Amino acid sequence: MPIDHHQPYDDSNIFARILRGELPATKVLETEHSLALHDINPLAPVHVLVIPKGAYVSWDDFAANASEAEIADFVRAIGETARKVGAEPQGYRMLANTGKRAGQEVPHLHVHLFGGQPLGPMLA
Ligand code: DGP
Repeated sequence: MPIDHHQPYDDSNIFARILRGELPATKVLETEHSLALHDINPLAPVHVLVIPKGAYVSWDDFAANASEAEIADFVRAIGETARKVGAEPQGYRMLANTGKRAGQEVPHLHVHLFGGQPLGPMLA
């Protein structure tokens, strides 16, 4: 069920539970402020989700409220993840669904990273 991205952060969401160690995940990369994990339902040979460890619903929430250190860490974690899974230098796509209109299901900011094959015009 797509979420309203203007709701306050709900710490019962799947990624919050993964970050607390309550649910398992296949980790690709972990930094001080970010975590990259394989998507449970991959739509491409490479389909990784990169999330900040902090409690942010959307990109807008993150940009407005995260510290400079968290933002820098997250941006670098995405780049490092792309290199680690071989999406860079091959080429890849990043995507962040935001709110009901985009079909955001999990109310914790996540950037999808797709690669490993030629990508069509739309994915996820
Ligand atoms: P979105 O529609 O952008 O909110 O995408 C949510 C993504 O999260 C979707 O591609 C599937 C993935 N996902 C949902 N539950 C889990 C889970 O428990 N573990 C992992 N690794 N991914 C999940």
